[in-house]
Amino acid sequence: MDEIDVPESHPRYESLLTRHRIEHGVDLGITSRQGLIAQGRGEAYDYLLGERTTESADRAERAAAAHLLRADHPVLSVNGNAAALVPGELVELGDATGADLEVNLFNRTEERMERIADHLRDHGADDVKGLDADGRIPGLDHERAKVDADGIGDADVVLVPLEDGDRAEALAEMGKTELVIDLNPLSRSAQTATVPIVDNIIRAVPGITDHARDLQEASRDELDRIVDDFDREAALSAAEDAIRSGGL
Ligand code: PTJ
Repeated sequence: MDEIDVPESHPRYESLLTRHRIEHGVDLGITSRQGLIAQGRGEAYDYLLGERTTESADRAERAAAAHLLRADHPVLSVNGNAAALVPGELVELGDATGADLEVNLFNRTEERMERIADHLRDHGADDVKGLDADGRIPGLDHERAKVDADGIGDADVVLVPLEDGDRAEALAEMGKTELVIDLNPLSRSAQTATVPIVDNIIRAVPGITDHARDLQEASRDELDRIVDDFDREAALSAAEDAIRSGGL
């Protein structure tokens, strides 16, 4: 047994564990109530994908790892759902790629910002950005636009899990390379991403970390080749096909 009172052999163990983590995130004041709705939406897509990482998503995760490793300043953006679902896994990905962690919320409140930063520190993060809020994403209203000038403001590559479409578009317009984790291949975030990763965040983040560790010694040429060979349109179509055929 682990975290929830359901045996790991249960066919829906992962899905039930995910729900439990999100509920717990709301209780801790980390996840917004809207985060519950977002999770329900994600779960439906994941069910249709067969709750597995498709080959195409795995290729996207490798491309994301290559982008993070060759970046000058990679940043992992963390919202209330990501913090509840994969706090330790995000810290590990940051360690494996040299990326900073920045709390960046759709429904920003100072209290939730502090709680998420503390939660990440409890899971091993040394430095958590996002609290200075001395930078802005152009084209968004005040609260949603806040970023750290030396964090997302300065980043060349940003991993944005479960982002709303508006902000994903605004970040892309700032010229940043966006790696998006979103189970809906038709969402604006996935559609605007340099690398759309259509996979559950609880599998995607450890998946990117595994690839990053595997590519630790890779040459710049090899990283460039992985990035250049990645076909975002093919990834989006493969995900849509998998969902339409019920994960077959
Ligand atoms: O914590 P905050 O204030 O920053 O708010 C975060 C949420 C997620 C509430 C906010 O960004 C939001 O409203 O997002 P949306 O517009 O509902 O988009 C969330 C997207 O993530 C949807 O396309 C879902 O299908 C997808 N999604 C939900 N759960 C998962 C997921 N993708 C991957 N893994 C999941 N576990």
